[in-house]
Amino acid sequence: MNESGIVRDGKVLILAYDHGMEHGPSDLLEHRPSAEPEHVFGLAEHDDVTAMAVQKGLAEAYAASYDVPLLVKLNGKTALGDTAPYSALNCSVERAVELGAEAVGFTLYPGSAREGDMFELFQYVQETARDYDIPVVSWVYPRGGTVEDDQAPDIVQYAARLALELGADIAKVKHPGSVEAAETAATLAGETLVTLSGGAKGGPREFLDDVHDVMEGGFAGLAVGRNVWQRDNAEAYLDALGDVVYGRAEPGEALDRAGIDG
Ligand code: FBP
Repeated sequence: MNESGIVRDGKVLILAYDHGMEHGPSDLLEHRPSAEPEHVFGLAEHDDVTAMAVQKGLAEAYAASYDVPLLVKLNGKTALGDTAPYSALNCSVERAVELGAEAVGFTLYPGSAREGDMFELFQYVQETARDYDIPVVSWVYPRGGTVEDDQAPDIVQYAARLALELGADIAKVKHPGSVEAAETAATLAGETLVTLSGGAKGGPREFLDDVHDVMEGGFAGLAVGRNVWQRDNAEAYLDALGDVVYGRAEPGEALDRAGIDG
């Protein structure tokens, strides 16, 4: 896809902050400052961040006060029930554009008994985003049905390919486990850029190594939440992540430059 607000030099570094809906308060209270939207919007002003992903309510209340390319997440679900995972639309593409969105995001749960309903909603999202000429980022998280391990290489590769076939510009997928598996996922995704979904906070070096691996495999970057804003040194950690994503340094050197102990 062409360069846009959220793709810089072919790379993507999205700060995700939709966890209050998706996971509930526990993620935010794990590191108290991150319960305050001002804190996380401030982090998103980091030079290497290419977009901040939030739900409509946060976009309405805060985005205008920050110099942050906005990615409005159009659907979501809570963590309170998971029998047939379904992410309901709560914002239109039109409203997201009014709010200043430079991209829209949409979660798909392939494998869910309700995957077809989400595919139908995605049709509206993808085609309307085309009308407005803004990119669509799809969180593609297989779950439900026959999916036993959502990080199995073939499942992640299926997710990456599905994003291409449904017309997403950027796919956000789980780590497939190795450089080789990432390479296959990136190949299967064709013109769709593939990004890594962060996951629960890991060790600073461990997570940078994961990011480095998928970049080696041809991913375009990542969309990360907890691995940034649950850290005390989030700003410095973004420096290190930026170094790895934009290829300025290997993980060890990136941590040294950021003054972070691995
Ligand atoms: P993290 O980097 O914190 O994992 O955030 C990525 C993300 O996709 C969020 O945008 C979303 O809220 C959450 O993970 C969904 O996680 P899951 O549905 O896998 O629990």
